[in-house]
Amino acid sequence: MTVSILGTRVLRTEDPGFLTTGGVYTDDVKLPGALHVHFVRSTVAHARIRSVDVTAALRAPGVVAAFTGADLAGLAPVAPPMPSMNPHMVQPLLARDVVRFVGEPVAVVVTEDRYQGEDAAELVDADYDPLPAVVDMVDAAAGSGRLFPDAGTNVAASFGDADALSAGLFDGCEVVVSRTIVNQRIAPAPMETRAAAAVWGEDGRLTAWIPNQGAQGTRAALAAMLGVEQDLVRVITPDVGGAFGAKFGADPEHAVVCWVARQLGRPARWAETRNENLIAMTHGRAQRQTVTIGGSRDGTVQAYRLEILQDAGAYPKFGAFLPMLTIMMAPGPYAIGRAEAVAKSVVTNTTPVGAYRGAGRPEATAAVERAIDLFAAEAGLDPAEVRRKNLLPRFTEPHRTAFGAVYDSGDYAAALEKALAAAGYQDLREEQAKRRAAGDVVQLGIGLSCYVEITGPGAEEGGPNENATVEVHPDGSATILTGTSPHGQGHATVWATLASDELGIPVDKITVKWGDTDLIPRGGGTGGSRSLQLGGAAVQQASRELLDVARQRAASELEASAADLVFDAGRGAFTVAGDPDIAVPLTRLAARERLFVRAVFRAPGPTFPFGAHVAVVEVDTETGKVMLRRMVTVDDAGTVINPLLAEGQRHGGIAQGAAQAFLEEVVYDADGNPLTATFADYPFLSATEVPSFELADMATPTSYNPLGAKGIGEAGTIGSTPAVQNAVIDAVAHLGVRHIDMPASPQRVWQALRSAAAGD
Ligand code: MCN
Repeated sequence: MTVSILGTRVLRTEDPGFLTTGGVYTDDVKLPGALHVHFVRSTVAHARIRSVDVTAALRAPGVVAAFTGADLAGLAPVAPPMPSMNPHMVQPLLARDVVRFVGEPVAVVVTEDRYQGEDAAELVDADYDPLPAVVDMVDAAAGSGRLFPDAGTNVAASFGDADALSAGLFDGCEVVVSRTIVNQRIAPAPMETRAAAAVWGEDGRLTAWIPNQGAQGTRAALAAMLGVEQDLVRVITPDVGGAFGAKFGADPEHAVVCWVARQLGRPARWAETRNENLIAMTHGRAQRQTVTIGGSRDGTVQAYRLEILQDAGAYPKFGAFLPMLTIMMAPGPYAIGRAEAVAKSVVTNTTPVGAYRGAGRPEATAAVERAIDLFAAEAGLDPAEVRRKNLLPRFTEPHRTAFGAVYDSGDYAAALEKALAAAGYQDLREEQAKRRAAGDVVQLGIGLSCYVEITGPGAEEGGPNENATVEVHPDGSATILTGTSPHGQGHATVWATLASDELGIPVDKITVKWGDTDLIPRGGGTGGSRSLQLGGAAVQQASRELLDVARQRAASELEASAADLVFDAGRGAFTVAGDPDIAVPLTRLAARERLFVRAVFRAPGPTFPFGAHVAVVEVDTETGKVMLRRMVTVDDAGTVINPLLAEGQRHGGIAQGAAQAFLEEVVYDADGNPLTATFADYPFLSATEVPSFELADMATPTSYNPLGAKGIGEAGTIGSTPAVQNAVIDAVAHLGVRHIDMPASPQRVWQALRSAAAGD
């Protein structure tokens, strides 16, 4: 018998390569003779295109061709992310009559060398007739200006009936607070920007290397835009330098690069600059939320309402539909008697909004956690006490919420208590009281958040699912093919661990492959923190099924009954019970006939990880500067398979979430010009702004997969943001401040203090 390595800190097998020779990213893929595609992007937020003249650019050195929207007229626009989307709001691959955001591609120049494209693009003469830009989502909702006159509205999608909100929702509440809060727009900013490399074979098939989160979804999107059958497209995923939700599917630029390669009969490639990435890759969040919360003076919350306005950007993408998840998770971990949530997504002349780590759930948590604190402040109660009073009690059987979510298992109060104890909550409050009494310039703030989120959601028939193939080779090695697509999460390590645990093959002899649609035609990719609970479970299932197959073969070789065989993982062989000398190793079976199994794991539903975060900040009341001093978190993702990787995911997520609370924001001026188009202007978080995080353990297994695992990939971004925001406000609450919108920049904090002092 061998000891299981599940739950141990197996080191990442990915790292030696990354740290020595480095990864092979799309831009590193060698493609001899490839042309370089350079996009000419709109410099205005909203305008009618009078003309796009590429004549001068065509004469520039190294230019092979240049194309405008008219040249691509035969291609399909970007497919709507949901069938319910207003059909008039589609994006052409290159803008044709109208541009709708700064950064929208209007033309391409194709050159022999990359630098020549930069120069030639300057010579493309785009003549615009400006239209009024609708930059603010409130203006868009009010109907001022129309991005798509044919649509007759700026509303891309709505969820729930805003006219049917119940008038008496807050009847009988002793305390009612209402406030509009902003969940600001932020940029995913992956280290590796978007890229593509494409070549068409003599057989008429396209091979496209694209950094993505799921090659199969990318293939489907590309094929649709190019108007070809999916069979004619092979997508290969090289190493991916971060994605954070923004590299799902394919963007218009990817399709244009493939189209150029076909048109010119030569390979083509593209890699965007940081500036392009900040203005043209989808952004995240961008909700304006009105929360209303009511309850009794003792701290019992009786009613909650969330009204969401979602900025979809210029063309509705996945972000336009994320309010569905925000609504589903609206009440969070609380038992609130009456709750309502509605949402409307509107188009504006800004960069389209897509998924960003947490995608819809951080917005729900931010809203309810701010609401709970507003309620506690109004009732004059300790925010920890109010949370204690209202959390759903522990449950082990699925719990259905008023919003249709079925929480699989949870113990929210235990998570809160654990986090409070780890943080030393009472001591912190005492320290805070001392500083307040002394009138210190630097005040202490303690912020809490409790969350429950959804991971592994899926609309697939029969429930969320994923496939994996495991093959054992005669030389004792094994190969795993997975439908997931890691880009920093460490699937190669964990999937190998899972197979190794079943088959006894050492982790370093197992190769994990993903992201090649010819090799793995089906797969859901990596998003919604679905991978371990679906893809990992599929690897375990395939390994077990492979042993079943092998057992049958070993039985017939030994002319024994399969039931009498035991698998000795340490030896990688079947033995006859009671006679360990007779052994049939897997390698021998694999040498006789290929030994592999493809399995599909199907879950009864998504899982609902949960946790509690405590943030401790110091706020300089003279300058408004916020310093994050401590982050103490409990993130319960069920059974943890590799604590090292799970902690890494928590660290990254917490940092990103905290950054939203006090640092990051995409900003436009009134004309729709992006003001945060470089890293000099977009205050990207670095290690110097955050402390070492304090992670407490808690694991409440789910029964939805044999691993007992829920997702951990996004938890950090969900719990940390409201904890940090609440902490900043808590630091200055005694000075009369009730709310500060994110990011809590020095200027905002200082303004809030001034307004409070002035009694505004
Ligand atoms: N894990 C574990 N035990 C658990 C849960 C997870 O050991 N109970 C491990 C898994 O084996 C895996 C990792 O933790 O190695 C994350 O697993 P999971 O929670 O299943 O999430 P996914 O692999 O599906 O990752 C997706 C998630 C999302 S949606 C975004 S966005 C995101 C993220 O992960 N983007 C990332 N983490 C990122 N990390 C990096 N470095 N870069 C990104 O772009």
